[in-house]
Amino acid sequence: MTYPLCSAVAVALGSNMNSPFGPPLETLRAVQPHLISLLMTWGLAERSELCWSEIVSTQAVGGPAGQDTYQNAVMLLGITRREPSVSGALQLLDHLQELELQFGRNRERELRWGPRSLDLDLLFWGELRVDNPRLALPHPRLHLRAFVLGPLLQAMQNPHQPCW
Ligand code: A4P
Ligand code: MG
Repeated sequence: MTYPLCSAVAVALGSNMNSPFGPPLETLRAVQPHLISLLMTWGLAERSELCWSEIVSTQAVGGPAGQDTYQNAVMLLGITRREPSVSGALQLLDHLQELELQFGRNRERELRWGPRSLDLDLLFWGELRVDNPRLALPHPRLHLRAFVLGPLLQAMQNPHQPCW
């Protein structure tokens, strides 16, 4: 990365169920441009400030038995034009949840950690700490999830845009 992590936002992507855009891999590919434009606008950022991991296949952790394999990835955005804030983070969460809905997410019908067409979790925004009924930052299970930590490390080390 060419910017300090203390100003970066990290978002984890996950899917293990078909969305209106196809199976999980196609879903992550389809959401990438939407996520880029959302984050550019929200973060007042440039495309060049984004780093992506590759998409990795991972076994489901927790939730009901027999779930399909997940496709997971992480993106990092260096933000230099706005300061970390609770209101800004909640605004970003709203945008991410709108995108999940567009990609067929239906929380009301889901079991905890059950199959989902698209999950977009906010991992951290610099050193901001949030303990809000709708948002916890850093993500409380970040350190427990290999399917997040592996891609996060890749994104930190990857200055290039991958072609998903
Ligand atoms: N919420 C609170 N903090 C956050 C945050 N930092 N980012 C609230 C996003 N949302 C946050 O989330 C439930 C509520 O958490 C939201 O309404 C939001 O207000 P959700 O997306 O409905 O459910 P979730 O993502 O299942 O919840 P959680 O607790 O974040 O789950 P985890 O720990 O992310 O686990 N196995 C593999 N291989 N790959 C996966 O991607 N994902 C999960 C979900 C389980 N097993 C998996 C995977
Ligand atoms: Mg989530």
